[in-house]
Amino acid sequence: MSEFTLVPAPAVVTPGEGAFSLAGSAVCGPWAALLSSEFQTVTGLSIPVADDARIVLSIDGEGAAESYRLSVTPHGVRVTAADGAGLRYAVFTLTQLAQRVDGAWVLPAVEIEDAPRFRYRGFMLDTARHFFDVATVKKLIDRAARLKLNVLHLHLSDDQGWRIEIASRPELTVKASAGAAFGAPGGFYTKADYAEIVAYAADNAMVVVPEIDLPGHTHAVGVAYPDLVEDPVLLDSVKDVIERFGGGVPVRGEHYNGIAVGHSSLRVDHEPTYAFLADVLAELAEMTPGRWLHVGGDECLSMDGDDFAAFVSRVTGMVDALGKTPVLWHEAGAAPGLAAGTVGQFWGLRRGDDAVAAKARAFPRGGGALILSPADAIYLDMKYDADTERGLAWAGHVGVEQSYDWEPAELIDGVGEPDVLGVEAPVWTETLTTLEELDQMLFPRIASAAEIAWSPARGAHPWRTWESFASRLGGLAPLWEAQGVGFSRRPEIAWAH
Ligand code: TNX
Repeated sequence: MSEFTLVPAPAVVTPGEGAFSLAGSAVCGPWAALLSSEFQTVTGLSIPVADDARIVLSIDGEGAAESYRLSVTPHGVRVTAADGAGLRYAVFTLTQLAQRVDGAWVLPAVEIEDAPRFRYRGFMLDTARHFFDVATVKKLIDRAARLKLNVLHLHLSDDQGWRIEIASRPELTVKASAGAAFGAPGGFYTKADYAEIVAYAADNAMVVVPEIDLPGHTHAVGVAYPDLVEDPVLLDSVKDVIERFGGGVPVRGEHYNGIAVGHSSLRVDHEPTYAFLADVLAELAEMTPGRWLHVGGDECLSMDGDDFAAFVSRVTGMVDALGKTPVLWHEAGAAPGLAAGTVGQFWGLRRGDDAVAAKARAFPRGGGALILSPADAIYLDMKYDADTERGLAWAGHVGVEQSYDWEPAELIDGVGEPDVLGVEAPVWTETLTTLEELDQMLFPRIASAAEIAWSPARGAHPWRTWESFASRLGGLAPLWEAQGVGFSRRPEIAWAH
C-alpha cells in the first residue's frame, strides 16, 4: 500500500524499500523528548534521547515556515525542518507512520517533503455556553496540534457567561461568569490561567485568538453592568428556540440559561459602552501575544444596520489602535468603515446565498483576508445524523464525508486562494459539557478540517479523495485509542483494530 495512515496528507510522499526497526533505537536533536514521549504512548517502546542516535532531528531554517523534510531508510531516520513548528510536525508524522509488522514496531522507508497550504489552521472552542477548565483546554491543544493545527480561537463571552478576568472591570468575573447554558456551573480563566493556556499553546506551536463577541451575544455583560446593554428583544426566532429548548426568557441583569441567539446587544449610542470596551480590549490585547483579536459581530439581529456598521467600524479601529488585527464573523463585512486589514470569518453554508458571499468578499477587498468555517462542513457541533445524541442541526446533519467535501478556493464566488488566510473548525457548546462529549463530536471530523487546511488542494494531490481520506482515517484508530481520544466510530469508516 502506498498510502500510509497520514492525516493531514503530506505534500509529497515517496515510498522506499524496507523499513526502519524502532526497537533499540535512540533519538537526538531538538524535540527529541517529544518524539520519545509520542512513541512511548503509541507503541509502548522507550526510545531514549542520546547523542549517538539513528533518529536525527534538526532545524536547518530551509524552506517555508512550518515545513519539514524527512527520510526513513532501513538504516536511520533523518529530519530537517524550517523551524521548531516544522520539526514538531515531523515528529507527529513519524508517529502516524509507525506500524506493527510481525510483532515489531517499524517505520516504513519513505521520503516526505511537507509544508502547509494555509498559514492559519484553527480550532475554536466555545467556553461561554459551557465552561471548560485549563486541563481540558490543554488536552484539546494536544489533539489539535497533532493534526498540525496552529490556532486556538477561544470564544470567551456570550449571552450565558463571561470567561476572562478583566482587572479594570471586576464585576464581569464576580457576577457574569457564574452563568452557563441550562444552569450548568460557570467559571472563568484568571489572568494566570489564560497565561498558562497561551504558554502551553505556544509550546505546541499554536497561537491563541481570544474572542469577545460584540455587540450582540452580550447578555452576560448586562449581568455585570446592566447600564451597558439594551433590554432583550424577543424576536419570533428567539421565542421559537425558547419553546424548543427551554431555558426561559432573557431578562436584563439576570443570568440567561437558554440557547436562543440574537436577543441581546450593547447600548451602542452610549459613551460608557466604549469606555468599557476600551478597558476590556486593552487588557485582552496586553495578555495576548498573537496578532489577532476577535470581536465577534455575528447575529446582532435586533440592531439597526447603520448602528451595527458604525459600531463595528469603531471597534475595529480600537483594536487596530492597540496594534492587533481585528477578526469578525462575516456579518461585519457589510460595514463600510472597517479598519483596513480586518479579517473576516465566514460561517455560511457551502452553497451559501449571494448576500453572505458579498459580505465575505468585503474583507479581502478591504486589504484583509478570510478564515473559512463553512457551518455545514466543519461546525463540529452539528449532529452527524438523526441518531447523534448531542449537538445541534441548524446547518443540517454533517457526516464525515460531508465534512471533507469542500474546497477553500471554490467556496465563495470571487474569493480565491490569495484571499484565504485559512480554515477554522469551531465547536459551539450549547449541548456539550465534557471532554468525552467534545471528542465524540470533534473526532473524526476535525481531521477533515486539518487536511483541508494543511494539504494541497483537491485535484492537486493523489490522496485528496474521499476514498483515500476515509481509508487513512480508519487506520488512525489504534493511534487515537492509545492517545486517549474518544473518537466517534462512524459507520462510514472502516476502523482498524
Ligand atoms: C451560530 S456561528 C452562532 C453561535 C451558535 C452556533 C451554534 C456564529 C458566529 N454564531 O452563536 O453557538 O451557531 O451552532
